[in-house]
Amino acid sequence: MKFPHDFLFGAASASYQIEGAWNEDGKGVTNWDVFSKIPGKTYNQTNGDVAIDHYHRFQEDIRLMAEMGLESYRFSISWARILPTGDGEINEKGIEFYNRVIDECLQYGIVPFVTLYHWDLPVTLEEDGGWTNKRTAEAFVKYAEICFHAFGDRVKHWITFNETVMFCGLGYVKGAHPPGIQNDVPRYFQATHYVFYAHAKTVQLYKQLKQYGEIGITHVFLPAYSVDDQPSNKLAERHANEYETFWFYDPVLKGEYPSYVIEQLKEKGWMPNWTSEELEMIKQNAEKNDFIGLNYYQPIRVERYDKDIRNEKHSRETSTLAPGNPSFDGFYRTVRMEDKTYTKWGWEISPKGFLDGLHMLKERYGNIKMYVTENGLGDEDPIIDGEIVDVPRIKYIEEHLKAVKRAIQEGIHLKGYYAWSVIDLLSWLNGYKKQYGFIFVDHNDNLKRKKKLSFHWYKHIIETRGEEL
Ligand code: BGP
Repeated sequence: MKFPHDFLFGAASASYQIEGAWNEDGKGVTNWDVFSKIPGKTYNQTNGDVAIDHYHRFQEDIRLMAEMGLESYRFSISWARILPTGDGEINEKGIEFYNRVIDECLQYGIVPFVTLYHWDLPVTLEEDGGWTNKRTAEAFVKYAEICFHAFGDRVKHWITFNETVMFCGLGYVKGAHPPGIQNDVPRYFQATHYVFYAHAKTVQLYKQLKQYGEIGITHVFLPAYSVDDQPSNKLAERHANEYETFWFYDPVLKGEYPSYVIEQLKEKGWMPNWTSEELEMIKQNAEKNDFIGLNYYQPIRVERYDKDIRNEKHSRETSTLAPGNPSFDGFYRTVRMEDKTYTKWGWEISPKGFLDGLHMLKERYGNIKMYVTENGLGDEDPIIDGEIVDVPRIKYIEEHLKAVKRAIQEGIHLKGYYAWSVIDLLSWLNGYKKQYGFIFVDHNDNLKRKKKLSFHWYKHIIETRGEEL
């Protein structure tokens, strides 16, 4: 079987991880510009000041994407380029930059798939409470409106937020992302609520503008599986799915929060402050979502734990999602299993976990349209005779594309696949060591670009529409 003619083969990136030019052309300072410079926060003290200099090299990069035959490119807009102080004056130079990126894509027939928020928040908003302050949510809606007006004639695919669980969880529980706060669970839930509110209000606005494109949100997809059939571990599985998946997918797709979690938050005194208007906004706009984006890298294997970890100290190392850590509430822990395969960074490789998880989503939410908005292998690529022979990446993507094909055959409504990442870029906590791209960037030679083996392989897959998979 070939993939359906309207299925998009793509690849992805995010502004902070590729652009650089952190203080050029009127861009405001972001939370990441500040956070990454605090000693010890990132691997080898790397930051996105230059990143891979995509800001100055986007034409070359998009030309390479076109050469690879990419049908769609997912990238994010840096809020602080458009509104340097978050909700003040517009910076025309920022609008100009993204106009050029979008036009460059369209010139080659590459469909731009745009994320509005991939974690780089104007620092002025962060300093005023970030996502725990409703001001940020309202400011986001205004920022989104500016983007719809500026780019909506050419951009017809919008993602509001990338991975709410990550920037809220790492920001307020693990402290590994800005604002770097540890173990503040009430603030974690408050932040997630304002994100869902901002999302719903943005969806409502987008539909009112009648731009006739599609809009959705991207979540981490982390299906949980019990390590065995013991009832206590099965309970851990349920608990993990309620907190890691349903808490995030339900408000967007069902318009309400899962009662299992709400009951427990009430008991523990962790309830967010919310108004009936905010809840109504979430409820009213759920059915207007056009799709859900899934970032899938691995499932989690869980077992019951039951430990009070409120004062546990977290570190960058324990925040990179390798198994072996307790959940934020100590109810379960993730387990590395003997019979599974793992990447160099300890992430399980499991296309089957993905396929099974997709059926779980279909069961709960119906046949909603979905895109895989990220999937890929972080590795240290082998170089042989100067060639980057990233065979493990090819294998990884091949196996996951097979799972995508199988899912489509089984009636799952999947409309596109975006490999993470189109080009080697800055990993938030792992620097440049953890590579994901089809294109290599030489940090010892003026950031020169070079095609990897996977570049040619993916080109072939796209050309043949995955028929051989
Ligand atoms: C996702 C993020 C991406 C990217 C990816 C890989 O959570 O949306 O921005 O970083 O994970 O993560 P890492 O670089 O930590 O391996």
